[in-house]
Amino acid sequence: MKLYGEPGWGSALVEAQLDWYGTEYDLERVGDLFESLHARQNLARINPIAQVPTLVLGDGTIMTESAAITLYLAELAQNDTLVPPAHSAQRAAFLRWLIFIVANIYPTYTYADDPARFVHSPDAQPSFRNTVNEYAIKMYVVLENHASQPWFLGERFSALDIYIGTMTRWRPGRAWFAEHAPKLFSIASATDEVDSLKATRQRNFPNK
Ligand SMILES: N[C@@H](CCC(=O)N[C@@H](CS)C(=O)NCC(=O)O)C(=O)O
Repeated sequence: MKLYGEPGWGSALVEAQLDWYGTEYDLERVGDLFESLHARQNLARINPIAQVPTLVLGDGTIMTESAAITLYLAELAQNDTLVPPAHSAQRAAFLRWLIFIVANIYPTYTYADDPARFVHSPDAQPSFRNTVNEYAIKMYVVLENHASQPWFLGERFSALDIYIGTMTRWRPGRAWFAEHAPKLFSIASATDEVDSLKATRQRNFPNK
């Protein structure tokens, strides 16, 4: 498999899962998709919206969308340690919150990372960005209110904890979570200490 990504970006979600399962893959850095038109054009050849993670499977099939990849990798590895299996007690909650994260929280980064794609007037862009970031915070509060401990689903570690460990490094940042979303902060901190994910974390977040 080949994973297109960039350290600390959304590809880290998939990198962690590939490492967890021990799946072989090559990582190809895409460059800064916001700063480099060349990087965007290159990635757009395989993913028309030029986002990471983009995963090319062994047979050449292209997968995007981290939640789809999360479900697919668990099936491929025939390993349910990150994804509660069908009919298990945590399956419904897992699916609900996985999709909640990618449908309600992840797009707020798409909108606020580069508001010019959504709001043409430069004058209106800062306020659009602030409003989107405030909305993201509301969504994180909902997530916080539904989080168990020590992991999001309770005693069972899952891919949700990998999402939380990774995304809490993005806006608004770990310090905000420590103060306003202590359960998510605690999950993220515990995920940092999971032995089999430490190398992935260090590659993606070397200074944090
Ligand atoms: N729905 C996608 C979102 C992926 C995404 O937004 N990735 C960001 C990096 S964290 C990206 O590539 N942004 C570049 C852009 O939006 O142009 C998923 O869940 O995989």
